[in-house]
Amino acid sequence: MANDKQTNEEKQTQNNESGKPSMPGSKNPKANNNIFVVYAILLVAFIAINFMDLGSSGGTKTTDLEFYRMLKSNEVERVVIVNKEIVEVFLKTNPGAKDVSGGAKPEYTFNIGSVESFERKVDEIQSSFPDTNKISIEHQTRHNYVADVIGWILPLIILIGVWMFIMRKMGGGMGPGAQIFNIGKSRAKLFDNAEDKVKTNFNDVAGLEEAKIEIREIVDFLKNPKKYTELGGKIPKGALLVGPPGTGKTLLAKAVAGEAGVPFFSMSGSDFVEMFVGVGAARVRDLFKEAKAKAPCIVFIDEIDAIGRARGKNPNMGANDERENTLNQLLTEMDGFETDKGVIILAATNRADVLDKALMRAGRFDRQIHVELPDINEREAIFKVHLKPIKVSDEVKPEFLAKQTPGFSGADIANVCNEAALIAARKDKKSVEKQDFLDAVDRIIGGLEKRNKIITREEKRTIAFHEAGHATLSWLLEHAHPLIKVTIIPRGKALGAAWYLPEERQITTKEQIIDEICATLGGRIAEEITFGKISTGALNDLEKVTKQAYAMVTYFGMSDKIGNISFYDSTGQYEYAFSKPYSNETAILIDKEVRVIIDEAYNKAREILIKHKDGLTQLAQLLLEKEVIFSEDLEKIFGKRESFSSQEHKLIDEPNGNQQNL
Ligand code: NHX
Ligand code: ZN
Repeated sequence: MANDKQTNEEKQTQNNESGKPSMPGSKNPKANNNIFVVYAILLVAFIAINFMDLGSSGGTKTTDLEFYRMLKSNEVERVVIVNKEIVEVFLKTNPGAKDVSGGAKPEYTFNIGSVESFERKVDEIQSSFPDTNKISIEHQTRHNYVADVIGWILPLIILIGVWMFIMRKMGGGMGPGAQIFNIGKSRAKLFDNAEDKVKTNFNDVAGLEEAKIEIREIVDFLKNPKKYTELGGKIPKGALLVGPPGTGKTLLAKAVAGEAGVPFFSMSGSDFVEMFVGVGAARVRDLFKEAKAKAPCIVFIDEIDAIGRARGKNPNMGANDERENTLNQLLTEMDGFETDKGVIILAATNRADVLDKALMRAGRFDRQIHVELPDINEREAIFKVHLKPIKVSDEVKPEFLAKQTPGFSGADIANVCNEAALIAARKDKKSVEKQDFLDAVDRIIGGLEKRNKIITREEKRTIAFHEAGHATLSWLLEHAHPLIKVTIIPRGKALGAAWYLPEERQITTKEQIIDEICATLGGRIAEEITFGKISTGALNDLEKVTKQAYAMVTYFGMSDKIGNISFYDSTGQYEYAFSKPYSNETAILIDKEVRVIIDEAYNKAREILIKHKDGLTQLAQLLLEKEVIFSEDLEKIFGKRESFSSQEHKLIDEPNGNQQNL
């Protein structure tokens, strides 16, 4: 049960990150209202048509020829020409008939083109008749006032209906009134009443132990503010949750509200921004007004970087004015309210570096809580949470899954579990097995398998040797990441891939980077030394290598010529895109050094591959045959890998996850 919720919360996180929250409960009445409008219009139209029909006063429809026949045989008593177009015929035989309104009812009616030609024709026919037998022709103009009025009102009603419809569309589900009047209202979603109340608590948050400790304090502030204020301390106004996407920032904020049992306003930074000037600031004001009314409460602003980006970085771009106004309003509001009111602002971002420094000043978001990607133990805990609702077979161990998913976030893990269940269901399995989870991981990292992609035999050979090159090198190089498997089944955008299990390390040595570069170049080299020609397939590899080499030189001070200098800017304050922080001479030197690094790595890797060309060929052959090969197959060809057990070591040495990096 608690799990179901966890999953939902996760989804909520994703929703909030991408979409706008909408008011709960306001959707349905709005939909009903719309239908009502449509019905009203239809009804009016129906009535109008009926009324217009009443304008003609009955009588069987006939034709002018028929009338002339009747006229000739002297059956007609009199005719009435209505509105110069309809002729009503009254016969001598049945003079007493009455219509609904009590007037005389004609036996026949018919339409005429012009009154003159009609009268001429009648005269012509009657020219031989005695005068007493001649019929009388009466002219009448009948106004159908109802039809006239409706003719005016109907378009008006339709116009109003269309206008209301458009307004509602613009409103995006913002209650019954036209959106235009609500534009300055905050779009925060409020979790307050019984069914909306936040039920998430800290037990639903797996991992994130450090963050939880820090955030527990905030719960305490909300629960008993007196304890803190009595000693003269001030309660913090806000805390910033910083961390990569999917790590559970929203979840954590909700858990705070759930634990403290206070109302929870949730909105996304992008909700403040609208195409109209001044709306953002108005929404901030409204949000704070609402929050103060509900105090004690928590206001959660997701993706605050949408409004909180540092101001005035690009003075030549004037388009940010509206955003800056919004930010200024937020800063003012945060300064303005007293902390003992018990409103605490939580904000989430994955880019703390781009935020305006004024936001982080004491008295605003004076606390930063870092929510990091889970380590192996935290992943295990997260897996345990997400595995609860899934029927798994006994062989599935959270510990194993945690080991297979380095770099995954909480949201990714939720995704793995869900995907694994779907894969197992597709295969009509009774329970989700280990292989389903591994397939799910592959799918999430690499994308969908595309077995039907048309690849010629020649291309297949190139791909096999390319991947065998990667595999061979990463097997033989001491510091390269341990290989899990190699495949030449197209997946996602790649035609083939070598899969590694990246070690979870906090720091990387120069040797490790160089060995990684060598292994990445291995694909291109294998193509070169086996076929004597190279292909475009190495695009991704070269891109990666180039970036790594530039990082070595310009960030990590790993080149002799440049020395211990870093042009990395962790403050994010400097726009290096237009002006580089180094001279042209240095630029030339950097480019040279990058070339040297890549060339050296290329030559080193090339030598190794030439030396082990037999193994490489064997491996490629095996790949063409089996399409997927695992580390066992590599072991058979190249022998045991010395440093392969480093990952194992780490796990045995630090079973309780104490990060003791020596
Ligand atoms: C392509 N992709 O887009 C194909 C599908 C040896 C082929 N043409 O390094 O998949 O070739 O170790 C325009 C021109 C990507 C766009 C050329 C986009 C080349 C992955 C590179 C496997 N595994 N490479 C790898 C791979 C490719 C690429 C391009 C492009 C391999 C290699 C992409
Ligand atoms: Zn490659």
